[in-house]
Amino acid sequence: MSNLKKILKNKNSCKSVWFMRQAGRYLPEFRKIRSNNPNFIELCLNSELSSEITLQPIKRFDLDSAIIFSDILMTPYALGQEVNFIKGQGPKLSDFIIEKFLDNTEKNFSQKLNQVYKAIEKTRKKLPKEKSLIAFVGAPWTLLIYMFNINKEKKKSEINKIIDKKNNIKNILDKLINFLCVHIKNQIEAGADVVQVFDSWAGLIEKNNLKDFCYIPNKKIIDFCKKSHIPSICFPKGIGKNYKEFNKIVKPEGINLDYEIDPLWAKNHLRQVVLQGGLDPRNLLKDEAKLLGEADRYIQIFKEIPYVFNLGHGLLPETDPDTLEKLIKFYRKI
Ligand code: 1CP
Repeated sequence: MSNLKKILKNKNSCKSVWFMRQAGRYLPEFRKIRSNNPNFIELCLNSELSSEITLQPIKRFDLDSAIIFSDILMTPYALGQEVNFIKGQGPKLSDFIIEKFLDNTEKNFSQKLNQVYKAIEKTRKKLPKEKSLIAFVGAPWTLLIYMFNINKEKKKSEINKIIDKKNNIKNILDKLINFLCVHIKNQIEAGADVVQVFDSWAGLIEKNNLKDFCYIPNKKIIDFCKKSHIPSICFPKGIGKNYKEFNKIVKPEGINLDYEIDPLWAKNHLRQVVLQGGLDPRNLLKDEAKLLGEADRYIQIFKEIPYVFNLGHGLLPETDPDTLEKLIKFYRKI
């Protein structure tokens, strides 16, 4: 059993480190491949290259887990929306057409993502068995933000109004959850052994809507994982002290802290769950003493409980890989 799976299942406190967005833009070896592959979706569907990119940070840093190089937006892509990444602007999806969305079948969905599963198979074969291969999906709310091309600069209440206006929002959510469970199942069958659910935009949801748009959709996915014996980690970024209620309702095996959560508060209030991450990725852009001081704070607070070393959000593209290496060495030495 992989090191991460053991921690999540047995709640033991052996050391484990990986980073959100570890396979990506801050690595020169990734940028080299990317420069020859201008279409991001096509790159994700090139199983040979996406497996190679997945393994790049493992080769460089010998991390305990690999996360498959793909994207949360592969789900709307497989459900028929065009996905474009415009430089400097982020992702842009073609209009959401309800009839087209409802026409999807599990079979056509899985077929469109077949190369992602091939990449997982290839990667698993090359990865030592003590290392975890992490599958992931976007949480339903976070995917809706992209599927409806919602402008995140708008005020929270505006965003909720847009969501309220959409017909059949509950039907859309339930259908989406169904496909996300299929995507998880396929990734696990291909060789992944843990799943992380990214609710990166949960912080945009008003408190009175958290239950409907964050807790319940995440819970439905985690219930599916539990039934299928798949250990899971949730990341409801930006919900502040509501992490406590999230944990009580959703009950995943692991929960990734974001950088706004006070680690001491988390240790005292988030029980019966393995904690992961928390360190602000911007610390990697500061001088070494500051970075290691902050890292040490997290490591000391969590040293007696099961804790997976990671960040409070993804690695920033400006991160120097040598600085990351120093951080990993520091964590491993303690
Ligand atoms: O070269 C490029 O321009 C592509 C950059 C890139 C990369 C390397 C994107 C575009 N996605 C990815 C890979 C990716 N995305 C991974 C696998 C690699 C790894 O983690 O090591 C994962 C897990 C994701 C997940 C993802 N995509 C999230 C959730 C995590 C988070 O950071 O909050 C989200 C929100 C996305 C959407 C996305 N994909 C890419 C961009 C530029 C964005 C938009 C982010 C935004 O709207 O700010």
